[in-house]
Amino acid sequence: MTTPGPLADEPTQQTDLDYPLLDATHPLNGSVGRSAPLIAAALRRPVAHTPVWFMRQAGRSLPEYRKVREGVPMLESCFRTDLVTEITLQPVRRYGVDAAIFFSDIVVPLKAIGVNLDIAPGVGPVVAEPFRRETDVARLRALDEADVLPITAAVRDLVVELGPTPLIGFAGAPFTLASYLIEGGPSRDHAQTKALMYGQPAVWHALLGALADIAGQYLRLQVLAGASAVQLFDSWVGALAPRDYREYVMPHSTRALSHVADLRVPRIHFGVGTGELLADMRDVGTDVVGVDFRVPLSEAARRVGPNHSVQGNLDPAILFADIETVETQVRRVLDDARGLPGHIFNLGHGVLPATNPDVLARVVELVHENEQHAQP
Ligand code: 1CP
Repeated sequence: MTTPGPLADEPTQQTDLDYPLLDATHPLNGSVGRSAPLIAAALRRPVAHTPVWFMRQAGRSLPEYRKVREGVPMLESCFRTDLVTEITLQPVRRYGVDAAIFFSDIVVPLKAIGVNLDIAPGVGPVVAEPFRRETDVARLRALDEADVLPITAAVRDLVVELGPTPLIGFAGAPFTLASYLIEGGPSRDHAQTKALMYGQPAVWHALLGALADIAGQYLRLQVLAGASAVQLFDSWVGALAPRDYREYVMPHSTRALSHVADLRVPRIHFGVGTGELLADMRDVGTDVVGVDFRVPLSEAARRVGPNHSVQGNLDPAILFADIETVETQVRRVLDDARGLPGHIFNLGHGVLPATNPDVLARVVELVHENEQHAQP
């Protein structure tokens, strides 16, 4: 006679869960944790097909995005639960990508704690009074759950809608966030940022330490609400030499990711022009190293070693070529990643606003067709 036991999907105690610090209803403790290709590839487990998603897949190039955003300023849309949910779902519906990226912006947690900033159309984040002095650090405070209630509500709604498709939460890394606060807006040369970093190291470290905790806490709140992976964007850190990265940035990015380490959620870390920094970016507590289009994936994998996955790296500009060229280049990326222990297909940076959505749809189809690229 068999003894009646608990149902297979119903753990009796928290400790039976694969992710014991997350709720029993968290997607990582259900179908996402068990079978989503994105999570499997991030953890270098076998996958049926290479997972694919696109940085900046939500927003910008989609006509349905422009329609729902009509008359709503960017930052306002980031604090509206209904809009965040709808915009995050749009590319998943249209492309069948293997992950949703939460619709938000890296400056949202800074706005949430009261920093006077805006996202100007066609420009990006602009900060009313740039941060340049010791006293400016005190203008930052810790991020609290109550600051981002409409955002965590959107995460909760989204994971219900997404079912087996994982949601990626994200934050800006301390260096990239600091660059906007110090410059007051987008910058090509990061001159003010570097001047403060080299010239006032104590102020620099205090500022980046505060930003690390804000970014880390923002990631943690997204994961506890239901996100199944996180990406830390250090978009502009490729402006630094490795030695300076290690001294001025690495401890802070490590601190940011340490806020989610105990949750065991896969952590992706990406920057542009970071070929020389890949091994250091791996060492801040990363599972997956994001690679831009300048370094072949096979070479990136050599630089980060066999215990980490790679994500990337089709040049987003290639999507403007004829479809045969796009197909050839997609196959080239897949060929380059053949045999790697874990590969997540992505672009080498975000989708450009004028990209034709039909081309992205074809890329997803092609990546999914390539079963021979299933990882070991
Ligand atoms: O798929 C998605 O679109 C998800 C949402 C998302 C993400 C992940 C947005 C919406 N922004 C970001 C991250 C982000 N924001 C990064 C890191 C990723 C990257 O490098 O692409 C950075 C550097 C920003 C800052 C930012 N916000 C810029 C770049 C400015 C510069 O320095 O060159 C811009 C143009 C924005 C505005 C923005 N953010 C997101 C959207 C859809 C927009 C466009 C605003 C609009 O539609 O009005």
